[in-house]
Amino acid sequence: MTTDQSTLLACLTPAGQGAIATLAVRGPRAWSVTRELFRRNRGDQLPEQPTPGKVTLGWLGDRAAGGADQAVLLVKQAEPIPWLELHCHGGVEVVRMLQEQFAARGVDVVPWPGFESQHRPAWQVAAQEVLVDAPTVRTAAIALDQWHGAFAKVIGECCAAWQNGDRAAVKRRLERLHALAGVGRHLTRPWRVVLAGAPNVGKSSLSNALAGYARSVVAPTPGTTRDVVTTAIALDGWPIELADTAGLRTSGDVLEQAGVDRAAAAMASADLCMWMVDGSTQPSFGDGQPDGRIDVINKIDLPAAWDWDTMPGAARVSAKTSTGLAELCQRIVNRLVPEAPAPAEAVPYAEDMCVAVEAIAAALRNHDDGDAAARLQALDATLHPQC
Ligand SMILES: Nc1nc2c(ncn2[C@@H]2O[C@H](COP(=O)(O)OP(=O)(O)O)[C@@H](O)[C@H]2O)c(=O)[nH]1
Ligand SMILES: [Mg+2]
Repeated sequence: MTTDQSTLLACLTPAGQGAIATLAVRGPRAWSVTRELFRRNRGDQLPEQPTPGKVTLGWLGDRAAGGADQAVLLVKQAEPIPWLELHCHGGVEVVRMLQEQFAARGVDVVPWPGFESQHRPAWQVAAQEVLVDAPTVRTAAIALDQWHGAFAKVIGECCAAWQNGDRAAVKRRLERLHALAGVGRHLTRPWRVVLAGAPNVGKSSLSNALAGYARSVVAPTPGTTRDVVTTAIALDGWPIELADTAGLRTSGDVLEQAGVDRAAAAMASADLCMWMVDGSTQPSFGDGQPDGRIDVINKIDLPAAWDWDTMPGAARVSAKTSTGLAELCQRIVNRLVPEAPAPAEAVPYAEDMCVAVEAIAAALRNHDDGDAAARLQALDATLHPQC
């Protein structure tokens, strides 16, 4: 079992083969075990105490028992506990051989997240997990702000404000956190946007235009797209899974009907639906148009076959010429992220935090101050267990 007193080793470079691998060793015995295994280039041992920042070239490993590899040793920290980095060759077997030699001397070999989280509070470990999985720079920046304590700090401040009787300040801050829970829930998981409409209106063409490459097959034959074809895109730095669907119509073709059923299911579970019609042929405004959708009139590069004003508020685009796509993207972003966090702003970034924030905000709105205080305290206790 890993404890505060354990000495840990983790490979910081990705799994698999590379030119160089970096092993981090930290703990009370990091220096003594490394000293046992390391010989400087001229053949002698390392000094008894590590010097912070010192870089030493030498050989790591017991040649008699397994083998040794040429390595660069860096002392990242000497006090209060030694923390070293060993840069060795990056072959899988070299890394395994060195890990085994450290393990044989009582060092715990752990995956890098375990190494990183050893001396960190749970809320920071949770933020780190989000940071690692964040698919865009924008979501990573938000996760990094939380890693630096933005959310934990605000909850602590809310507790202090509550104790000072400043209910209004707490309510204001909780309402804001509540508004940002949607962002917090999508820092690693993309928003799901579905493109739906009748066959041949240009759904696949728009999907490809937004993706920037030919992800879906485009053809003048109605019923070409049979399955739900998803594409990972980012709009304004927000991760989105765009789902291109089979055209909605009743079909005698069993395969096409299965695709239509899947399209309906994708629409039902989507964060946002775009309902597309063809501006150049009479639209079939069939049933099944989802509420809260964005209507899109496509093929505006062709002459209008009907009065587009009868579809007020619809975005007008041409998937072929890209006309109107920038405006459409902005509308999608505005719908998905009506409120974006400011730099360094607190965002609830784990599901239990989002749930807690929603419950506290609801209790405050319902003037159930006892419930709000209890929940706020409980949330604060998970973030600052020592208090
Ligand atoms: N002129 C024009 N043709 C388009 C546009 N978008 C799609 N098309 C054409 O319409 C046909 C059907 O397109 P597709 O994307 O496969 O439609 P889907 O069935 O809704 O996925 C293809 O021949 C496309 O080239 C557009 O904006 N302008
Ligand atoms: Mg299609």
